[in-house]
Amino acid sequence: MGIVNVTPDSFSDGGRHLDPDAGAAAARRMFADGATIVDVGGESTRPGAGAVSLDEELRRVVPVLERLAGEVPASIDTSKAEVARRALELGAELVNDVTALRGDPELAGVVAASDAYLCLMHMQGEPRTMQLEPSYDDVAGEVAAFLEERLEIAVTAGIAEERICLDPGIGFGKTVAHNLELVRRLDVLLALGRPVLVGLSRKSVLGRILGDTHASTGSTAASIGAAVAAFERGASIFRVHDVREHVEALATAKAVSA
Ligand code: HH2
Repeated sequence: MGIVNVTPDSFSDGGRHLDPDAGAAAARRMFADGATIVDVGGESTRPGAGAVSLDEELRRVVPVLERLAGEVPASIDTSKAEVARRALELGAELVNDVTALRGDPELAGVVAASDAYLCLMHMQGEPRTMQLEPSYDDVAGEVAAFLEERLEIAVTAGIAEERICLDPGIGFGKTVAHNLELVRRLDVLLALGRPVLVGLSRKSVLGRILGDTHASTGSTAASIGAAVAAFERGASIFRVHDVREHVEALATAKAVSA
């Protein structure tokens, strides 16, 4: 899954794809580089980010989705039902909701009424404050229990279970140690029986592992190392900025493990 953030403030590519032609070109490049789907988002969820209005989010993502329609498989990174509805009309195939259906009570109905895929992600707290004091007794167990509950809620709302993937939410209300433990113990999430998506790409945890205690991003090389580690523990969808590099690394890791 390639990432196209149509935002001025995303932590690693903010401002680069604000122009719809630039956003669509980036998505086409990612698809050509081997992405199966490209995730288009109009609201940054980086630590400390503020909310974006519905009009502004639509203004950012709709022109990009219009340009990709029928050409590049798209996913919409939103927690707003109206944004998802417009994106699905424009051919998006997956709704990526970092609030796991807690952000907008209408979103589950919109997904259920379509045959879209859905990603449910774990987050402790909300983006503005989530990194202030993340705390767990058993991070893998608690994240799995949360995702199991959200999965049940989604299925009860009429979304087919086979269309749902789960995501531990790397960096969303987690310390470096929590993030590492979630990747190390991915089996606990896989036990829920759904594909696991991970978003480690360029995240600050990677810079911090390498010794920069104030890092706000991580390198491409570190991202790939983390993605391969997650692949070896069973992750099957990788949300990444550097598509070609990840495709090459993961195809190689897959060939070794085949
Ligand atoms: N991470 C980000 C945004 N959306 N969705 C899922 N399912 N999983 C993730 O880990 C995830 C996500 C944050 O990364 P990015 O989009 O690069 O930055 P920003 O939120 O600042 O736009």
